[in-house]
Amino acid sequence: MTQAEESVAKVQEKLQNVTLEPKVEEPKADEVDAESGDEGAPAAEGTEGAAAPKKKKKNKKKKKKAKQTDPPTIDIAKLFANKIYPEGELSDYVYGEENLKRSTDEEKRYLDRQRADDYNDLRKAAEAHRTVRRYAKSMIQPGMLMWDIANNIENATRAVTGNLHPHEAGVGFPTGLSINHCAAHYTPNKGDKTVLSQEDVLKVDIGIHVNGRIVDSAFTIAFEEKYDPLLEAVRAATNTGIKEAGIDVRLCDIGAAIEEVMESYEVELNGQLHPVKCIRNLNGHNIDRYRIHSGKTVPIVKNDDETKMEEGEFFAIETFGSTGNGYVIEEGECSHYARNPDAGNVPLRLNSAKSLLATIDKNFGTLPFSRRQLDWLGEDKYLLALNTLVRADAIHDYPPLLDKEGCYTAQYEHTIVLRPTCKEVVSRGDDY
Ligand SMILES: [Co+2]
Repeated sequence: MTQAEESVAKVQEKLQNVTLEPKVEEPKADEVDAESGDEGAPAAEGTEGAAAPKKKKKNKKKKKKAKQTDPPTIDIAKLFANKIYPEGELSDYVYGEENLKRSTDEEKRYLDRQRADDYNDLRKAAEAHRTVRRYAKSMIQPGMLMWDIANNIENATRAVTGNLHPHEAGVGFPTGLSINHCAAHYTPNKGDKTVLSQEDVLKVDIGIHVNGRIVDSAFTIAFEEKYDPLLEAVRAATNTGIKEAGIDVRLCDIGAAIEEVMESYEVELNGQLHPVKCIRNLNGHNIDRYRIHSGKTVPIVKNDDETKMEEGEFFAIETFGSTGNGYVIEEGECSHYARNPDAGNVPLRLNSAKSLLATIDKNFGTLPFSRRQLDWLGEDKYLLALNTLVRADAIHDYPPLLDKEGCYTAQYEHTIVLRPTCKEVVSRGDDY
């Protein structure tokens, strides 16, 4: 909570800086105004009890503000009267002589302002993400069907982003609900009767987009305390990756830093001590508009990739820890798919495949989607058509990624922006 509130305060300062004369010292009175202004309605205002006393005071001069419900049903646009969404966690660049002065460089500040709309879309998606995951953390309980968990999360996502056409805003990729030795790319298909159990370790990977600007952020839930060191290892490793990331930083150096932190942990499970290993063939990635993976990969072990991060790039920094092999293979029934953006005009004889492809292009474009999202659109008996599209290479399939049977894996992930002036961890919240 403190982090979110602090960052909101920083937004106020920045807004003052941008909209008033830059470089002029802010009068104290403005700060006071900003605090009680409409932009002051961050996540906390909509959803948290802590904001209550402040609110009472404000009621005298302001109309009652809309409040988020539980489960979330209110478009967060209604909670931010001016439609300016709070910045994430900000930090200055610390690597490279010429990057140290970016926060005050006029040219960089100009470049930053030019992308204000993109950033605001991404911040709306991030605010939606914080809202949906707060709900997910209280809603997800042992004994629930994975099917219900996934639908609850995606319905909340659609609601808080305004119930728009799926290509305009909403679900950015299928909700990952991978359990135990499955590290990623599992979400239930229709008919899946899997029930979450008390002993499970669940990765909740939620994607939300606004105008194609995707927030990709994940956390891990375990109901048993014995898994805490595993979760802590991965959380610390991801935060290390975030800390190391920056303009001109080499990807291999980020991987090495992550590996060192992750592998300094061990976890005792049922009397046996396990080193926590990085899952070496999983990694972070850069993100572009409507493209969840857009060319660069951020390793989570040391390697020899000297490619650098660059100004203006968006990255998902994610790490995976495991008590197993630290290596995953594709296995099991597929639920995740995405349009192959490089497929030209694919000749298709099957009419059902043609029409399914048209539906996919219209509703998802190049955003990943699941069979469940096709069900939600009212599609039925599409499996033959879908498999045809996969064989024709118009659609890529992404089967579940499994480490060794019986092991446990955890994941934490944030979306960051390498702004011209500073690094912004857009999906940062009071929770992780
Ligand atoms: Co990701």
